[in-house]
Amino acid sequence: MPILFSFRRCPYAIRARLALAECRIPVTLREVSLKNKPPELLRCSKKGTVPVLVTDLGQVIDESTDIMIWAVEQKFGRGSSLVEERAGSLAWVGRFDDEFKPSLDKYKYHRTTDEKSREYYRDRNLGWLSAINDRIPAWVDRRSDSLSLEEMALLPFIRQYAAVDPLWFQSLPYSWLSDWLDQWIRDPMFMGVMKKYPFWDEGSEGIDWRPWAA
Ligand SMILES: N[C@@H](CCC(=O)N[C@@H](CS)C(=O)NCC(=O)O)C(=O)O
Repeated sequence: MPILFSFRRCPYAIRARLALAECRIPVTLREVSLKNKPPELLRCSKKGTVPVLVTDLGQVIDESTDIMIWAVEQKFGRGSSLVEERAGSLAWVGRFDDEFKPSLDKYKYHRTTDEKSREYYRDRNLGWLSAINDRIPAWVDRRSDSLSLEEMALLPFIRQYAAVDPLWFQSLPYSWLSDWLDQWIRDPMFMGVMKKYPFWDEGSEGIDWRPWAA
């Protein structure tokens, strides 16, 4: 089975686990501590970030969106329309990662020594929230016959953003955003993806992970 080095709360790892789960790809899960990274993780990928997937063929994939694409290719095949669409989607997700995440971190972990106020960093992401809100109907429409890489990729970050001040988030004038997030958070598959596991014991293989079967 492929091996996934993961950290439960990391939004990049969550998006990778969600794609693997939606594509029903079982993996051996190795939950790692970012403060005490196992040498095996660093041997596989010098970057030292999670998620990292090691396939059955020994290929190392150490970017979350690449793991998502790999999962989709396993399920739908390389030529599928979903995989074809990925270039545009992933360019958008790449911009999101570059822009949304830094402001999210400043909002979530704001320090009095930061140059600007917490609200400043919070509000810098409003343009993204509005753009995401506009895409939600199309994501929901296609769910019956396909998956949206964008939807799965952005969800963990929106979840973190909303959790900083849930009441304020719910009061935003974006008609679909709050319900969309609520539905995901209550989704049994998402709950399975967020299940807690102990840190990997390096003497063991890891957890046989298939959250859809729970
Ligand atoms: N571009 C990478 C980013 C992954 C990343 O930065 N993950 C964080 C955890 S959320 C990490 O592993 N940081 C390393 C550390 O904290 O030492 C991806 O998409 O996989």
